[in-house]
Amino acid sequence: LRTEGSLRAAVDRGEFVLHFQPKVDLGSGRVAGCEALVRWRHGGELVAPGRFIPIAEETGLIYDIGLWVLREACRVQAQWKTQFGPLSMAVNVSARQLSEPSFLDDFMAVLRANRVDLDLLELEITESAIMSQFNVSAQLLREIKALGVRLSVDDFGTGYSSLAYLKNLPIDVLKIDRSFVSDLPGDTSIPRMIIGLSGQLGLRTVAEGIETREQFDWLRDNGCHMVQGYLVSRPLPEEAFLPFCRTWR
Ligand code: G
Ligand code: G
Ligand code: MN
Ligand code: NA
Repeated sequence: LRTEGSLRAAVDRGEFVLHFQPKVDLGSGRVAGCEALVRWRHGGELVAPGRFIPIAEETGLIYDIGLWVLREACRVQAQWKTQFGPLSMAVNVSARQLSEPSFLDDFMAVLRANRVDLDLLELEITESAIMSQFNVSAQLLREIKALGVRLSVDDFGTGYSSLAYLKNLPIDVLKIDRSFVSDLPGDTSIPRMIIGLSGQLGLRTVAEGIETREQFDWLRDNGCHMVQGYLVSRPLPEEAFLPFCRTWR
């Protein structure tokens, strides 16, 4: 059922929806932003991205889905700014999107058409995507960065990669992969290393997949900037996000 055909139809019919997972700033203790995660409204259920993003990437449909995600994320960010205040908005971008020659033009067209705060917009790119596209994307990432958008390395520490790219690319944020966060507070070695490296390079650190109070406390006490995970909240539908921000803490 989840074939290229039904996914193509989903693009044409606009069957996607974004959920937003809060990110808590460990300095202020407040919700300071979110990660937008796409879902597919299909046959009365909400299909998780793990079940269709791979197909979308193989078929190239991720390109149009990605532009819709970006447009929608900009709209929501601008609306929340009016109703609540500045909240950062992170959007996932895959290698397949970045390798499309028209990406930068289409990306800028979406930004121009929306009153989004560029310094509140963040692109999350996996470490493996950065490595696989290195030659193509170094210039592209610099151009995106020049627009004022932030760049974040998703799943940091899980790829087969060299650290050299951190010096050569305009990265702002490292996201500590949930597989390392789940070791806390028992095995602290890798989170400690990533937070230290991040500090040395002048980057910010976001820990993903925090599920316990002990993980939250360890990350706050050891210099991590932000956390995201089920302990704070699952990804929320748009209408539930600002109410959550107002009641958190
Ligand atoms: O929510 P879930 O754990 O099922 O997400 C699975 C994966 O799908 C995550 O790695 C996430 O980065 C990816 N994903 C979610 N939303 C988007 C999106 O809008 N675009 C792209 N390219 N990937 C996404
Ligand atoms: O882009 P990325 O691969 O980081 O996607 C994040 C995914 O991880 C989302 O699909 C989200 O639902 C999931 N996730 C977020 N927080 C947690 C958590 O605390 N525990 C677990 N197991 N999964 C999480
Ligand atoms: Mn992500
Ligand atoms: Na991740």
